[in-house]
Amino acid sequence: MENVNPEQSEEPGEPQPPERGTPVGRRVLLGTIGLGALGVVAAPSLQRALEGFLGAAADKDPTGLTGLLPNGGGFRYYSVASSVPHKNATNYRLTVDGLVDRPKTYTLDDLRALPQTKLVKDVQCVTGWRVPDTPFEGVRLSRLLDAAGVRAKAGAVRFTCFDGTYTESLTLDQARRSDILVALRMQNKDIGHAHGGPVRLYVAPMYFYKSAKWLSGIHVTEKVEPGYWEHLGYDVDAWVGRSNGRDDDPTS
Ligand SMILES: Nc1nc2c(c(=O)[nH]1)N[C@H]1C(S)=C(S)[C@@H](COP(=O)(O)O)O[C@H]1N2
Ligand SMILES: [Mo]
Repeated sequence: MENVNPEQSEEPGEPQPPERGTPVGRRVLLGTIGLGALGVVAAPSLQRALEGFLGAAADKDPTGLTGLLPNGGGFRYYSVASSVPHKNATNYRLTVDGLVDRPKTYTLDDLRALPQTKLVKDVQCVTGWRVPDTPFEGVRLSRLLDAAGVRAKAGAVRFTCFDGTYTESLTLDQARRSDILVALRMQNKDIGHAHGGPVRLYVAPMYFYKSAKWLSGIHVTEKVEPGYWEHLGYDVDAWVGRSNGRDDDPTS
C-alpha cells in the first residue's frame, strides 16, 4: 500500500465531490485548490498551516450540511459518499451474516426491542476534534454476534454501510468488547441522518472513523479486511492515543 500521510487523506466530507457517489479524498481537494502534493513532504508547522487552510475551506461549507447539525459546536459532518439515501423504521435493515450459524436481518423495531446499553464517553476524531461526554445508546455488538452464533474459524468483523461506499472492520476480540455499540441514539435522541442514522456503529475506545455511519451490514469473516480509511493508511487498531492517529488538538 502507498504510504499515505493520514493528514492528506483524512476527512473529505465537506467539499462537494465532483461526481455523485464518487469518494473524494482530501488529497483530491488539495489538488483542486492548487497545492498538489505539497503537503506530503510538509514539515509539522506547514502541516498545521495547511490544516488551517483546509479547515477554512471546509468552514465555507459548500454542502451546507454542517448547518443542519443540531450541535454546531463540536461534531463535523463527514461522508465519503456525496449522497446517502434516507432510511427510517419502514425501510431500514441490518444484516448479520458471514461465518455465523444463524444469519439474521433486523428491522429498526427489532433493534429497539433488544436491551439497550448507554455509554457516555468522549468522541475523538483522528484529526484532532473532540466532543466530550457524548451519550450513545444502542445494542451491544457482542449481543448481535452471540445471537448469530459466530463460527470457530471466524476472526474478524466487517461493517458495511448503506451509503454504498464506507466500510470498517474490527478483530473479533475487539468486536466482543462491551464498549462497542450498534447505536440507535446519540446525544439523547434518535440518531439523525447527518450523524449516520438511524443506526451507526459506536466504537468507544477508538478514533471516530471506526464508528461507521449508516450501518447496514455486519459480516463475520476469517481475517480483518481493511476498511475505507485503513486502505488509506490508518490503523485497524485505532485505539485513541495509541495508533497512528493523534489525540491532541491540532490547533494548539
Ligand atoms: N459511512 C460513513 N461512516 C463514517 C464516515 C464516513 O465518511 N462514512 N466518516 C467517519 C469519520 S472519519 C468520522 S470523524 C465520523 C464523523 O461522524 P459525524 O459525521 O457524526 O460527526 O464518522 C465516521 N464514520
Ligand atoms: Mo474522522
